[in-house]
Amino acid sequence: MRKTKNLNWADVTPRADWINRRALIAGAGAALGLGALPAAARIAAVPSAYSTDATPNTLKEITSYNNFYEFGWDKSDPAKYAGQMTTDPWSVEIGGLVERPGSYGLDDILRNATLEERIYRFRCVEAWSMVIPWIGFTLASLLDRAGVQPGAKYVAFETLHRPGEMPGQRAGGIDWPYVEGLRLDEAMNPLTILATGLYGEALPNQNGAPIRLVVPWKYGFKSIKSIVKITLTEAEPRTTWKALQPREYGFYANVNPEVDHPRWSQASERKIGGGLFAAREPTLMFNGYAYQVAGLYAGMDLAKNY
Ligand SMILES: Nc1nc2c(c(=O)[nH]1)N[C@H]1C(S)=C(S)[C@@H](COP(=O)(O)O)O[C@H]1N2
Ligand SMILES: [Mo]
Repeated sequence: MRKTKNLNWADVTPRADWINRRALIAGAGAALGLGALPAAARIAAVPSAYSTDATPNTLKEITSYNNFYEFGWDKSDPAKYAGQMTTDPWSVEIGGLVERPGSYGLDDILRNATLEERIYRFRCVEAWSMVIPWIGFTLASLLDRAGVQPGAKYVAFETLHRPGEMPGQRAGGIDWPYVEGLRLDEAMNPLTILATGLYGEALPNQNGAPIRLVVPWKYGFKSIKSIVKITLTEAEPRTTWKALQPREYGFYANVNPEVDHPRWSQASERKIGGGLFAAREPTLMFNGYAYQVAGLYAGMDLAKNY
């Protein structure tokens, strides 16, 4: 694993109240769970060696330029409309090939979770990128608690389907609910997290509150938001973008500068917040996470398995 310098809160927090956060973190100890804190408290999280030392985007950038088609097709729609989504109470149905299937409340899921801050690069298939300081825990830790049965080969995810609160779901275009999936070994990789916060606070609705997937070496559309269902399966699950346009979007969707989208190059990216005259940056294989994940794809033709 590549060890990178961790930023402290002063570096990553654009607000003036970072000292409070730092005090909370210092006093919180190593094994942290939301259950120990009052609901409205800032989230305490341990730093992670998986964090990049790249400078994070501002909270404003991360929360005002979004893809969350349940709320519309414009980048500004999620910030405008996602506030309508009720995220409390929230439960996640865990099923399929697991030992302990059931509907689990978010508080139950978070009770023993070790929350970490993971500052990750984030690369959308549309060739823009950000750096985001997520708070979350490994998907592997949740799947281990659910107990994965030997026959399971994939993990399927489903987003909330609630047209009454999601204007985009009242329009056509996508066969709702939004669905995604990972191969089991991708799901168990330590880089794969379920995020419940960013910048030390609960996840804003437009970023997929209250719980969303983050898979930093894949194009952003794999990182499904506002998850209500996780199913362990034997067969490769249906995924929204592949179902919509299989020639353009595959199941794997690994960030790869050498495999272009049929309509544009993936060789470089535009960093959000860079300004009008910022040069595009080269896109890195597996979004810079090759050391951790290249082995998952040994022997596979990545141009075919895009
Ligand atoms: N349910 C759901 N999840 C989703 C999307 C979506 O439209 N609906 N958009 C995806 C895409 S294309 C991207 S780039 C990221 C954007 O995440 P962000 O808005 O937090 O940056 O969310 C992904 N997850
Ligand atoms: Mo995206």
